Amino acid sequence: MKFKVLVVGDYGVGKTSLFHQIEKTIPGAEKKPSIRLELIEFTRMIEGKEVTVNLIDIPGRELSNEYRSKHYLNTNGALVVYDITSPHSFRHTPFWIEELFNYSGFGNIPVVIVGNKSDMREVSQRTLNPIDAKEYVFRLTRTSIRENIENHYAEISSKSGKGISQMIDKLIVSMINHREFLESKK
Ligand SMILES: Nc1nc2c(ncn2[C@@H]2O[C@H](COP(=O)(O)OP(=O)(O)OP(=O)(O)O)[C@@H](O)[C@H]2O)c(=O)[nH]1
Ligand SMILES: [Mg+2]
Repeated sequence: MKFKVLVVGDYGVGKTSLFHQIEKTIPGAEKKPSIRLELIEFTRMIEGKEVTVNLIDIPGRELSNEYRSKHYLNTNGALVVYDITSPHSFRHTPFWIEELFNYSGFGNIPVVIVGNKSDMREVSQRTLNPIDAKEYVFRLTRTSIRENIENHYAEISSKSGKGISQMIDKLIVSMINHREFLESKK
């Protein structure tokens, strides 16, 4: 089984750092040649299934909407990243999700809302409470329950690598369930 997964989110939330941390953290993860966008590929055994993920890092700015939306086609799932020290980046997550759902070609797709920079909780008083993100994930899942989509919240640190492999595996399980749903409708 093969899945295309995008990493999206505002400028500076840590998408590229996460991308490189995945390369280090996930066994067998390998960078692939690609033009302009960065791509890594890895394979996981999940629920007895061999799953290959193509993960693509989408810059938060620079690219036009049109260019981004082209890359969204045939996306099976996404890591929607915000920075837990940046309320603005969290408020902007619905924008990324709407864009993904509009252009994925599948309509709604499984997402993990990712609160990055969890290491900052130790040094800063001004970090976001995950309760709002969890509430948002709950509401999002309710709107796509008929498509058998379960979304998740994950708090991670792209600096230390904490929480990254669990986050990936949650997304993979959701993408497997969603694909089974899509195939049952054929
Ligand atoms: N403390 C901490 N800093 C982080 C973490 N992840 C990323 N950063 C820092 O945040 C800054 C932005 O990280 P990037 O990975 O370049 O962000 P990006 O989302 O790829 O940004 P664009 O590509 O411009 O959209 C850098 O200075 C990183 O070192 C983290 O988990 N903890
Ligand atoms: Mg980047």
